[in-house]
Amino acid sequence: MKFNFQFKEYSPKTEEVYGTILTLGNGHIGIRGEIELEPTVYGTTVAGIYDYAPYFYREIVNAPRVIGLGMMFNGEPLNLSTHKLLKYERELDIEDGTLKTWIELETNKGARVSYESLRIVHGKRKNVVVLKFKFKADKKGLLTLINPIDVDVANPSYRPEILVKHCYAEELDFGEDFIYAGVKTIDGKYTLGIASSLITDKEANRSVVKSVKGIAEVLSIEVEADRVYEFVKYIVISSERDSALKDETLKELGEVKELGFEKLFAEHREYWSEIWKKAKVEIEGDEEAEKGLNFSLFHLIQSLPRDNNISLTARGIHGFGYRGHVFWDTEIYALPFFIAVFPEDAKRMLMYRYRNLEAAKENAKLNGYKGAQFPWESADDGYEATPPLVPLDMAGREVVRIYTGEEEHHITADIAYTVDLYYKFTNDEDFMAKYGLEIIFETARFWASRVEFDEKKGYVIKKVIGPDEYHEHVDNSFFTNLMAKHNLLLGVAYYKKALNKGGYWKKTVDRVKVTEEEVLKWREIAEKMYLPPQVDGVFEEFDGYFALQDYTVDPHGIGEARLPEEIRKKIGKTRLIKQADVIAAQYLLKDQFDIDTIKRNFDYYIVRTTHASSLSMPAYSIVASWLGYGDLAYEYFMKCAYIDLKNLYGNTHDGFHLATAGGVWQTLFRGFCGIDITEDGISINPHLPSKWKAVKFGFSFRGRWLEIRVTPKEVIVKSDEGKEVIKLSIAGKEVSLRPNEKIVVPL
Ligand code: IFM
Repeated sequence: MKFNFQFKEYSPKTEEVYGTILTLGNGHIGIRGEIELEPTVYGTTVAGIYDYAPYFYREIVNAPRVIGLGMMFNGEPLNLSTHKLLKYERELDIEDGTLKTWIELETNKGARVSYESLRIVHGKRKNVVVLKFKFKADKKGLLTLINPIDVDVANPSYRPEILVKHCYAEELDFGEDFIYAGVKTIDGKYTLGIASSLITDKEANRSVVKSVKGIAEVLSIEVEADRVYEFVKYIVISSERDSALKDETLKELGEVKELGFEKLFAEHREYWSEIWKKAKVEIEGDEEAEKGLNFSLFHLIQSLPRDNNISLTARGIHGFGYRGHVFWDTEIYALPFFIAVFPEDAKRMLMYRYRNLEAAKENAKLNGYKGAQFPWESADDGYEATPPLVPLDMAGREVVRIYTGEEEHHITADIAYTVDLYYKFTNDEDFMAKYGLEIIFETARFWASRVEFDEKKGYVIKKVIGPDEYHEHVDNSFFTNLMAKHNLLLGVAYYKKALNKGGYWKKTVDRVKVTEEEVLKWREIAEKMYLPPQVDGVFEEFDGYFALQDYTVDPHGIGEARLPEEIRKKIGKTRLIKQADVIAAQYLLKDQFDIDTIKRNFDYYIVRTTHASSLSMPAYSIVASWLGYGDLAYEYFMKCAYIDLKNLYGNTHDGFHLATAGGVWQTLFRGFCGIDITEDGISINPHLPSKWKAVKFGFSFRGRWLEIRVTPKEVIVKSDEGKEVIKLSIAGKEVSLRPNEKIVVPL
């Protein structure tokens, strides 16, 4: 695989987009792709570092900018926009996780200078960032390099003009060969130790400047004409809550400098090579799809949290969109990829939910319910972080009221769904017995208290928002009721399993105080859960939906801008929907529907969906491929694979669309390859896009690593060693896969 992505346009607008798509990260640190030589509002993202924010409860902190670099040649600051820019080239290499930059300038005083850099956010050393760069000029002169730790950073608020400062320097210090900033969040919850050092083997004068902006080391070097000068900037950002933070940070800086760039780089390449051995997807016959898909995976993997303090956020370590909050995007869209390919990492993200179970219980109690109600938006402490209102104007007089935090309750069932999915894939008894079970029981408990009994309808769920967020305060959302029912049935099934298994499983039943009586009630509620009826086979999205004004759209378009003003203004009073909703339920709980029902619902809703949410097309793409709507499935897949490379939604600057990235992989797995994990094993029913000659990738199944190759003519599955036989159903043929075996099933 050789996947390089080149970018050659320079403007403040493109820089903001490149900022996201050229982000480098290692799950702990995120460094956006804006060029190091220019000022920007974007500092550094450190996963899990949040601070109190007006309106948004807690938001991810824009931490000090560490990648910036000031350069002056013969007194002229080398900014891109103030001189003649002869060359601007950036290259993201996803194979080895590097960002390279080439710049050539003709300065106002007539010097021709070139600059070349290579950036890494180290894969194996989570605190380490390195920038290696070269400088050359066609004249001799004085080169001044400024290596800053810029603490003068803030988060843009509800308007970009309003900035919220989240951290300050407690300490600025320096030594012969380092600069250091000890940084605290305003609420005092987190401390960062940041150290940096700029190294050259040439004779240089060094001084250090401290100011309100932070601390910077300044190197001055007499350079000769046409000679290349090389420098390495090492950065260590440590966030361990530890009294020896400064010592530890400086110690680590010393170690990485000692190791030197080449060794660090070799380690980093090794990290990515190991990652790609597992994650890579090869597509024969469609290089564009292969590139887009692996690009999406690269950004997903970079956002993978390193510990269970935080989970994957909606826009990753790439930006401040959605304030670094965790949504259902994580469990429903992104996690299936990690569960299948990196199950240990998926477990950590589920542990984030477990760690916040007490907060979810408090949340339920606060709202008058029992059990655990997970927040619609979650930050570092697990409490509801959705802003109830967001101002529109500077003075905060005009506000938008946001009800999702109060009403988008399906997230609780979505989390339970994914806990079960994780167990189905992994058979991780330890996780399930100690943690997963408790999540499933407490969430089932929530639904049992959330439903109301209606004499005519049975159990109903009133006043919610389903995935389609155009319609608020609705009763009996098809998606919500069905997922709640599923959650209750999981509670029933796992209770029985726990009693059978005994040991830790039974201990959890006792600890969580689940009783037979309670479980019988869960079953009764699930059996009598009301689902909006079908009209001509189409499920009504919620009570009263069919009575709304009808309006249809072109399924190939995206967003609301294409709608007439009068429709846009009253969108909630029409049958237009924002994203896959009934179809999302069908993609999650496919087994509960026959193909004819799925088709009727798809045909109905596809022309009423604006896809204004980036979560929409992946679900439709998967279902379209099941239905044999190959062209549409492929069109959506490609749009999703290039969502940020093409800035399809116009908001890429806010961060990477990680749910979509996860959805792209799911389209491959569940859609095009038609893979479903069942109680018994794996079923495979491919629907490959017509131009694909073959697709090959791997995934982990109950402790075994499987490699699968699908062509229009056959499915090949190869297993590594293990103990048990895996049962497969491939295009209706039942086969057994033994350890170290390869089977070929013709289609
Ligand atoms: O979770 C999504 C939601 O489904 C639609 N609005 C954006 C959220 C974050 O991506």
